[in-house]
Amino acid sequence: MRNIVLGCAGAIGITIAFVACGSSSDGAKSSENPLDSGTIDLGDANVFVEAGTGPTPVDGGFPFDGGTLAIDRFATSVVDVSPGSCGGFGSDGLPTVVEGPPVGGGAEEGSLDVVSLGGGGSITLSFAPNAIVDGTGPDFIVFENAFLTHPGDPTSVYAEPGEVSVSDDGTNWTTFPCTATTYPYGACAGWHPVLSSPDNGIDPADPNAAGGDAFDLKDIGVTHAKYVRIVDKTNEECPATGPKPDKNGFDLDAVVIANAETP
Ligand SMILES: [Ca+2]
Ligand SMILES: [Ca+2]
Repeated sequence: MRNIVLGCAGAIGITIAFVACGSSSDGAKSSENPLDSGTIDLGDANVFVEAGTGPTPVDGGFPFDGGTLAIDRFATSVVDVSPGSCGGFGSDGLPTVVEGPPVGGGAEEGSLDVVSLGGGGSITLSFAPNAIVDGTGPDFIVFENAFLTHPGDPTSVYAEPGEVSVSDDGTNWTTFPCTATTYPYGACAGWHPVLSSPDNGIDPADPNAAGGDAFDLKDIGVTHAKYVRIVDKTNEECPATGPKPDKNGFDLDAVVIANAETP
């Protein structure tokens, strides 16, 4: 396990600058974030899996038991990151940390193979030249690092909701409505534990097995999309003074196309 501490000013990688640490949220959600400490005591549970910079593609795809999922099912680039307050964890691993398959920790573990968006932060991924298309059932899956604080009880999920939008041209966007602030979180991402990992044989593109938050383009009247944007909706507290947490907000692990169009 590693712990990344970012300063409150300065550019980090490509076009990303986590400079919003001085701002604070409006405090509507004041409960402390157990991720802030990097660990949480859940008895014998090993809550966090190891951090990394994403799985490495092999032979044009990402292997999992029983097959290889083509690389064209995953994000091909990070278009934009607009950091929020008290985020930044994992940002030194961009863009690879959010490309490739999820590194899920199972129902009771939150992966650290993520980037934390911070309060109100956003990230935009491109899948071009590939696309998400409206096929049977869910068409893509967003993987955060939600986990159950009480095994077997889905209502005990430690969720950090995010609003998901899609676009075919990177300019015009259609949004899945994310307004819920308590369980169940409706059309938000960030509230289903991630079950698929490259090491456990669970197909990351199978909405019935992979875990994560599955989305159907049909629900918003879209048929074809090459971009996905996620905006943090947690409103987690970012202290005005003193040490700043770096794990606030939605933590993005991966986005995977279930119904893909490839050139
Ligand atoms: Ca569909
Ligand atoms: Ca999280």
